[in-house]
Amino acid sequence: MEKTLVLIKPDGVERKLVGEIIKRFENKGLKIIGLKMINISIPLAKKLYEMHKNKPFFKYLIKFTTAGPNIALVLGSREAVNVVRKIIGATTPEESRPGSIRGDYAIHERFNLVHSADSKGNAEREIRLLFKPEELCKYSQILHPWLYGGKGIDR
Ligand code: FUP
Repeated sequence: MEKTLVLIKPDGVERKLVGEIIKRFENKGLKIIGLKMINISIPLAKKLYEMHKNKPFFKYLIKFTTAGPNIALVLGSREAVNVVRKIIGATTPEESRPGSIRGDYAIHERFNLVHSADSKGNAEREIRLLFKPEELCKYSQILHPWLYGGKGIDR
């Protein structure tokens, strides 16, 4: 099953949108594989966002990420990376569509409530940065093949 990494950023925690945001992922059918509240250190934030290190907003992004606790989630489904990107919506408020998390709740391109990995490679890298292997839970669900497909159910 494909996995992706999600952060509910400090503004999402402070605005008390944690339940609302997680509900949207659960309602879609994504499986929660890991979940914890964390304070992200400055070195860890720099690693997480290393692809932006030359951008003019980098230092503000690091300041914001480390300003308060984040909720880190590992979610799984078929095509989890792309499914979650659709649910969170585009980065900027003028482009994020109503119905997406950012489209419904975010009005600033930095304080945009959620982060999710933008590729399978980055998802694996970010999961490794934020979770120890033993923090990821393996469990079966009776509905698993009905949600994600499986032997004898797809055709
Ligand atoms: P996204 O993948 O949608 O989170 O967007 P990006 O990877 O392009 O940007 C990562 C984060 O940088 C955004 F969530 C917020 C921050 N950012 C700014 O602070 N200012 C900008 O102009 C663009 C992005």
